[in-house]
Amino acid sequence: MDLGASLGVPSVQELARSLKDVPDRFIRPELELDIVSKDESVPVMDMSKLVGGRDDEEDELAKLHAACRDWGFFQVINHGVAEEVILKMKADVQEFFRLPLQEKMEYARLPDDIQRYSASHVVPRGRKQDWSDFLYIFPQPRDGRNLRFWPRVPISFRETLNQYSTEMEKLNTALLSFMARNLGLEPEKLQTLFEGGRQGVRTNYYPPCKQPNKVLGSSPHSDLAGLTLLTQVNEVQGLQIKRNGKWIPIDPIQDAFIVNVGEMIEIMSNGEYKSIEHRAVVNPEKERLSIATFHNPNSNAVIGPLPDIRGKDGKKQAPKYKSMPYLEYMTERLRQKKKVYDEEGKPENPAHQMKLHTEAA
Ligand SMILES: O=C(O)CCC(=O)C(=O)O
Repeated sequence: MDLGASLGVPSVQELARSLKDVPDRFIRPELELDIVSKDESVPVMDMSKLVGGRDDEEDELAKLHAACRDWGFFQVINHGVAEEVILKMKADVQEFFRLPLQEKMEYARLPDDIQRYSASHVVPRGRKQDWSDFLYIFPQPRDGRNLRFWPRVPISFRETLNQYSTEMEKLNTALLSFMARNLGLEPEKLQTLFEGGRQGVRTNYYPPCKQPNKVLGSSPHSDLAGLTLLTQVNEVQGLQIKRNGKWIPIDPIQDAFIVNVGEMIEIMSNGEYKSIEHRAVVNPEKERLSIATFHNPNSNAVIGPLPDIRGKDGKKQAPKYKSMPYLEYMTERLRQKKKVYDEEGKPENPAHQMKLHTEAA
């Protein structure tokens, strides 16, 4: 059985179904040394307190500011995204991954596009493979859509994704305006930079694994773009974030979104907000699914510290990062990433080591 390899990529979902032992290319003995701690949990924001001029608005804004500064991650409840849109998206994603491999492979990669259904990333020399498959689509901007990668089955998938993507865009915009206020910027400042930018929706499928403590569903990484909005599809936990040298599991609140600050917001905020390393672990018996939505700035944006940003002391700080146009930034960043893979051949470094620091930073 070739488990889809002849179709260009082996599916971990198929592998998990058919093999007794986990192949060596997934096994990471070093995970034994990791410390997982449940002593802390990520902050929870109530968005209903941030809209409509309530008495507790200022307190909630301060909580949001502290969450972005000290954690880089938070959960958001009462976010206003209609429950039926979320439930439909979760149901359609589950149905998609239940399709036979041959059907899913209709959405496999083409040479000129990174949207795709795939097993986890191609593994560079010396790196271990993630225990996951995924479907990656760019639903925004609308006029850039390539429906070639949008599943036709289940039949509702395309409309569901259309609605979900629109809702995620709205939530992203609202959160950016609160963050801009907290950073002392014009409320529209961040949203203007992200308006019309590329949105990526990545649905992750983590099969159950007989050796859950020796593999990872998603290797440690930090996100490159602006805000990531994540929803866990079923009840199986797996997301962990790195904090003070330990891995902290996130226990998702039902109907909440898990939000994290990406590298570009870290840079725009001149390091006031932090882009944090995270990973996904897998379950011995149950599959896990998640949907991550990434938001990129538009192609006219300049990625660099915004001039009005002030530090904790309320004073303007010297820029800690270089500024460069979005497209140039992406090219440079992907080149750096590739260099680390090619030269070091070890798990991806935290983004902090690869950022475009100025000499002084
Ligand atoms: O599945 C998760 O909880 C994390 C997914 C993730 O970090 C990603 O897709 O980049």
